[in-house]
Amino acid sequence: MSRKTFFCIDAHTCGNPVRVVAGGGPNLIGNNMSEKRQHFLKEYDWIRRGLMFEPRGHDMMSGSILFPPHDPNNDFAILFIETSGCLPMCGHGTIGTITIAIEEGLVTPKNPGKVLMEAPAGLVEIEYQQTGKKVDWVKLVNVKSYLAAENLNIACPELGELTFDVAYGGNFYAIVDPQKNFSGIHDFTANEIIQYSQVIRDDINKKYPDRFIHPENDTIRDVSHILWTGNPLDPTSSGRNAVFYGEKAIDRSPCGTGTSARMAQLFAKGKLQVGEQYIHESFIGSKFIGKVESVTTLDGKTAIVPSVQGWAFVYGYNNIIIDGDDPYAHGFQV
Ligand code: PYC
Repeated sequence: MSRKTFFCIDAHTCGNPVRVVAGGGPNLIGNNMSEKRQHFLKEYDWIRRGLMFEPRGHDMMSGSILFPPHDPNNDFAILFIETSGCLPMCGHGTIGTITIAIEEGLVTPKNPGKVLMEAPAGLVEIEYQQTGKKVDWVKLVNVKSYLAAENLNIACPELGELTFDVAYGGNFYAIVDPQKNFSGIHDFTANEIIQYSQVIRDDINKKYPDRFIHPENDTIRDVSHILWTGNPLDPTSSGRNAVFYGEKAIDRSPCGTGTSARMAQLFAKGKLQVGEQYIHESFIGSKFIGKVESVTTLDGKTAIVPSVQGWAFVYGYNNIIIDGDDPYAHGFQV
């Protein structure tokens, strides 16, 4: 590798970063984004590491690379790049990417106000509202989401025995609700949540090997995120979360796939109805509006079609160089 330059546009969705690679991305081989994701991971993961990790990124950095659609009826295809890898789906990443792509003219939707986006996890229908140049909000109708398991147990070295559910919302989430050994996220710092999550995520995947595999795409597997819940800061919100992902990240946004998984869990338990909104707060108090749009099936089991709405702001243009002679060309994590 010599010296490569990537033209990136940086934004944040409700506090969490989104770096869109608008120039310099690789040509990928595959018939859809799931196959292209595998090709990227095999051949080009250095781009993700270089752009996401320090010194060019940080623990929470995430972003995307845009591609032409595989079906000409769709508007574009997306690869999500994060410190955690290449997620099959990312809600905050979608909201930020659409905001950047529309405001900066990277995508011209066939029907203004609506976008059909091919993600590795499937097709995502998106609506947005624009005033002048600014995209005010983005609402995505996410992939089918479902409760995968209830009342599982894991030993957390610091907290003791924890009970959790696992739900899918584009990624698999272990959802930890307040209980005997966990009073809710208001009693914990972000660092404490990261410390507990690192241990229990590994232990969950060891204790329940091959238990969480998407029925239609076996490249989507295992619990990748831990969603800890608690009372909202604003009493008019429905709930608050701290979503752990990657090695050291707590989502600053309310997490789109996490909100979808949370709604699938609550719907399955009869605590949320079709058409009902779920206002989800992030750890920093920013909000997404979630909604159960409809009920469906996936592999013969009940699932929901969730939507998630939020906003993003563009904050910079960034020509980022990855120089093969730089000892930290591929980034590092401490
Ligand atoms: O918004 O889906 C999301 C997400 C996943 C990881 C970080 N954000």
